[in-house]
Amino acid sequence: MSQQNSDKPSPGNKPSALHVVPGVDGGHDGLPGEGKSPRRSPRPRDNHLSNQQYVDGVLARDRTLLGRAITLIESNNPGHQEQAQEVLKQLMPHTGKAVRVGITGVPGAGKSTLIETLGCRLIERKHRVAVLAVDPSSSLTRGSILGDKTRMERLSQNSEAFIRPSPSGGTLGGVARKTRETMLLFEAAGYDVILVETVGVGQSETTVRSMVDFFLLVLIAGAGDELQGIKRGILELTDAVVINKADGDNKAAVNRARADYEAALHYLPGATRGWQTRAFTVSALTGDGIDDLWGVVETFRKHTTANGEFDRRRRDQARDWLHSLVEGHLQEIFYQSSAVKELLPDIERRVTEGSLPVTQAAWQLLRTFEDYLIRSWGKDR
Ligand SMILES: Nc1nc2c(ncn2[C@@H]2O[C@H](COP(=O)(O)OP(=O)(O)O)[C@@H](O)[C@H]2O)c(=O)[nH]1
Ligand SMILES: [Mg+2]
Repeated sequence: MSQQNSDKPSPGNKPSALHVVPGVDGGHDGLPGEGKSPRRSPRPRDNHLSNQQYVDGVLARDRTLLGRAITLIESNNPGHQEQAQEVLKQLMPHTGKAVRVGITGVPGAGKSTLIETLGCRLIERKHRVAVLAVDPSSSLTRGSILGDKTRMERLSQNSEAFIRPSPSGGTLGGVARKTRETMLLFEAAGYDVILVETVGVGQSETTVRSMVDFFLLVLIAGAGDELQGIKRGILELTDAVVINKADGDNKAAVNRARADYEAALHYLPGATRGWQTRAFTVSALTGDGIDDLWGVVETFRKHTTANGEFDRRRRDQARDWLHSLVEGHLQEIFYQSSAVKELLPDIERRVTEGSLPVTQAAWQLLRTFEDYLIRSWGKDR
């Protein structure tokens, strides 16, 4: 079988590994690289950094190099990916120390405003805050969070904060990988709070839930009495519900909504063993309730660390991620193989016509793929 990245043993952690990496420039997904003109296509080597330069730069908390390391991780270029993995491997011992918080809710609920207010408060308390977005719909625009940066004006100007828009990864799976790996870079660069904003559409909440320690659902009162377009299942992924915009005339409605959610949550299985999900009110605009909300995250962390759930979830997440990467790759080589490509249209036709049982069709495809693997394996040797 021929793969793009052959599994040759890599020279290890030494900086000399850089000669195996083609010196391709930092642009990704066909988009401009950091501060580089897309058209001028600079000579590859001008801009090339060694693994060690990336590693040292991230550990030294150099913002420019951190930004470039993220760009490397976001690149779909196989050479970049190989280098990114080597850099990540070296940084692994420095990762894992942040608290990772996912924030979801319908557009307009006030997630970005909340992150601005919370982020600034956390920095006052000597935390270092990194913000990421997961928005698979934003693949062409380089992330709607760019627009959100205006909502995070104070935070984005703060030297203790780092805000990164959603990667333009195409598929949610691609965005998920990039987000997870970027989180690791943030941790290696000493950010101890990571906030991941995601829109409450499609599968993105489930994806973000699978990479964070604490998951927060931001709601507003009075936007329809139902769960305002929020799928029911989301409540079951959530460690805290917060009803935002508890200010001005809206306060009473927010308090009523809080009571309703509190009652509903009582009957739902919690997202985290040993933790009762509760509803709170805040005003992201005035900052009311924000400190208490962070208090909930801290209590959660202490509580789940003490009962082992915090570490258990992280271990499960790592294992699940491993399997999803393997499955994703297998699926890709399966569907990209000439054997399957050739056979598939006919099989699909017969299945949809009802002339071939589906199970048998699947077996046929899988057997064909197996034969194909054996044949190409023989050729490779
Ligand atoms: N009154 C009030 N407005 C808010 C509050 N939080 C956010 N908003 C407003 O709601 C709108 C959407 O906020 P944004 O943070 O962009 O929501 P997102 O789409 O969930 O990220 C903006 O006009 C905000 O100014 C709040 O606590 N109170
Ligand atoms: Mg937003």
